[in-house]
Amino acid sequence: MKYNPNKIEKKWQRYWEAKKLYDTKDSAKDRKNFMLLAEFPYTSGNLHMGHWFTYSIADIYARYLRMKGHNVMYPIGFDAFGLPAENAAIKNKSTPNIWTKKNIKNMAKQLKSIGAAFDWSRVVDTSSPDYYKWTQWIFIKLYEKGLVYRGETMVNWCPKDKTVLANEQVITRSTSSGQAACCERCDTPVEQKKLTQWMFKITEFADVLANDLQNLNWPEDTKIAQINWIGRSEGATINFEISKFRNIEIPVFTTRPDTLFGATYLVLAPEHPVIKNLESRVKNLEEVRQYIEKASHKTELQRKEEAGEKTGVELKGVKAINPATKEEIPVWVADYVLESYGTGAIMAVPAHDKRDYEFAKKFNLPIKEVIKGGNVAEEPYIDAGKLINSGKFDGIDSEKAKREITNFVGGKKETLYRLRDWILSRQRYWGVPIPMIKCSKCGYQPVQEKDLPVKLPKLIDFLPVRGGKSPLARAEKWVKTKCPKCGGVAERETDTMDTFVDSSWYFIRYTDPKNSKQLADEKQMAKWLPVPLYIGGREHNTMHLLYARFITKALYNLGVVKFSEPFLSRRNHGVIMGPDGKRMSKSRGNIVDPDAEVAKYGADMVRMNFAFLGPFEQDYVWNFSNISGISRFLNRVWNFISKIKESPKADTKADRIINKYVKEVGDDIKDMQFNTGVSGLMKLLNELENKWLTKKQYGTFLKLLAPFAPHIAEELWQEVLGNKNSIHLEEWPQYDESLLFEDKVQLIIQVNGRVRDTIEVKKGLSEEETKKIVFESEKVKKHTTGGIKKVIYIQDKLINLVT
Ligand code: ANZ
Ligand code: ZN
Repeated sequence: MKYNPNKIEKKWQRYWEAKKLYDTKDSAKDRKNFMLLAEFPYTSGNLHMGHWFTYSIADIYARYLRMKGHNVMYPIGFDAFGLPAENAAIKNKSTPNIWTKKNIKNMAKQLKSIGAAFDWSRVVDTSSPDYYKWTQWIFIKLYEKGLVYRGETMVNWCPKDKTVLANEQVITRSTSSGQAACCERCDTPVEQKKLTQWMFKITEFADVLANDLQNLNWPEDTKIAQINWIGRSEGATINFEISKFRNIEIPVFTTRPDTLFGATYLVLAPEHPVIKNLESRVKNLEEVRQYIEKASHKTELQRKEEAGEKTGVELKGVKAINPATKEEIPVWVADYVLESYGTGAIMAVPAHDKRDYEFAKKFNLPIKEVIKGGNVAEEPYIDAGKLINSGKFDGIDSEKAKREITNFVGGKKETLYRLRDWILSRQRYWGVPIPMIKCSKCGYQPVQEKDLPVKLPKLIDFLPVRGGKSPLARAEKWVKTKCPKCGGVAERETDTMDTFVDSSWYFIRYTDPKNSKQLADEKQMAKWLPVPLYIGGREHNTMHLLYARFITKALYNLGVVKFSEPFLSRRNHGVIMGPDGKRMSKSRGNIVDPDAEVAKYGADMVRMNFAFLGPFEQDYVWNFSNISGISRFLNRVWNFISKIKESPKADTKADRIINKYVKEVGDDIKDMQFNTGVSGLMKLLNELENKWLTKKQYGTFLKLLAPFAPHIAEELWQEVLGNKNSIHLEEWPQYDESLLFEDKVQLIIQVNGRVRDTIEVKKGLSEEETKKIVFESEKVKKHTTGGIKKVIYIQDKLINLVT
């Protein structure tokens, strides 16, 4: 019979499902629980190659862990709410609900075709009321704890559609007046508008979120990304008075108070409220107003861009006083200063700050050097150093000067964070309804726990409502409700939650997915959490991972969970690029369809092809060149059947060879070196090919293959070797340490200089390894009953124990 993957793979997938082989068994007391978490997919409709890569590789690890004696939970679910589902539904003349359900069905089918050991009995769907009841419950718990509030924030606003736009819906277009951020639908330039929204107080956890990273076994780049995102800044606020306007003071935040003597002008963000108060003095008010109007069309991202051309306008007639030099300095409005950070105003030190330098050059503002070491005629000098031109502080080092100058001008030490509070309101249909009720007498009141979930109403027209309201406002009957406090007529909140809330706790639900009384039973949580290993993409380095950590910490403070970090280890997988080396996307037309590949080659081949690409965390261009090698390999494995003989002629040398690879392949999987694991299997087969094997030896080979190619391994294990149980319930083979060593030496053991024993050991053993072996020797024990004082070791020759 020829190897025909399509014929055997479906069969075994059905068999595993019927036997519930991968449903988590957490009853075996002597086995350690291990939840292997891989990021659940967004319900886009189709699995792409990236999903295949992640889930099939993680599956190798899951199967290995199970064979090594763990109770493994390898769960899967669907991140089912979100804007793309809405857009797709509009395009396909469907509703987000029908569209998403259909996608889940299709994606489940595709996921099953991987042959992965997913526990389908625990699947979660974040758009199902059974799930989002608990998302709402978490919201309310955080609300009660004071971690939820309503605050004003800037949103992207389309003045034509009169709706709020998500960042993804804003695209940069070239217009007559340069580059502009435009509405994706109608191309109208986007405005920035203030809106009152629901927020999570994540900034209250900024410090712990940064500090606790040190306890986590995470990739360094992910940790750095989080540190930067949190962006702790030590500095000071310093007040600047406005000349001849003694009642107005403008505080600035600076990380470099040591450069205060070099502050040659002040800059206000265009939205700074003090501008109103200064208007009576401003001589060029019309020009200033025009500038502010123009700035309001830029997004924060555009304004932050370092490379961007600096723009600004002076407030003519207004001067500030540098509190250190007492000199008058000009006041400018410029959009490189953001209102949302610090105090929305800065002291500009062009000699020592890059942006200030560019600005000063462009507008001919004075550049005063106050830190020695650079050449400020050419470029700003941004490092620390000794002070100059700073009066009595001359000659002092920056660090010391920071403290002293701050005190000198009555400034205040301050720590700022880049991290902003988490805006979770969305003016969209396809999300979790925010469980709040607005009463004209009692204000906002949380929905009572017994009334959860607040179900998402069915809507025919789910497009955004003009005026910034969420589409849920259309469900008038649904909106009208009773106040939970006074019982009076009240209205439901119509905003829905950011989908990142849904995904910030799904791993908790996996432990007890059907619980209708709690988000999860405490005992179940204790069995599995925190998650020992989380596999996912670098695109989640900041938001998702940070949000999940925040929700966990909040729930920990509430006593709901017993751990304050959700994911102890994290591994990032690479990205699979299209054959042209670019990210796969529909618009580029470079998508390789995994279904077609699987139909052609079978799941085992595609899985092994991925494993063979190279280190897991690197990015790869999809290519087929390896697959022929994998195909040859699996065909050889298949045809090896003819080399099995239950006879004394079976080659005993084979034992030694297999033994070596049991260790090597096992170590490779353990270290997530899946590519060398595959090449190990290939080498093993080469070395065995001219030998006769017993059934047992062949079975051991199949066990090593099983995590990589679960279908063919099962077929050969059951159909050829005649085993009655699944190979995937077998234990990983043991290896014999003593058989591993090919190069051996005779080691002389002396006690107090007298030879007591000679043993055979591997060449090149370290002192520690040798001691371990030697201390076990009976002859040695007899002579060292009084304890060992000193060890003299000469590698590969002798060890002398001094008692
Ligand atoms: C004077 C100065 C001199 C500054 C110097 C830097 C170097 P981080 O590290 O990101 O916290 N800044 C303060 N508020 C700002 C705002 N709202 N928009 C834009 N820039 C703002 O950066 C802090 C520095 O960024 C502050 O220190 C301030 O410029 C600027 F040689 O003050 B500095
Ligand atoms: Zn009320």
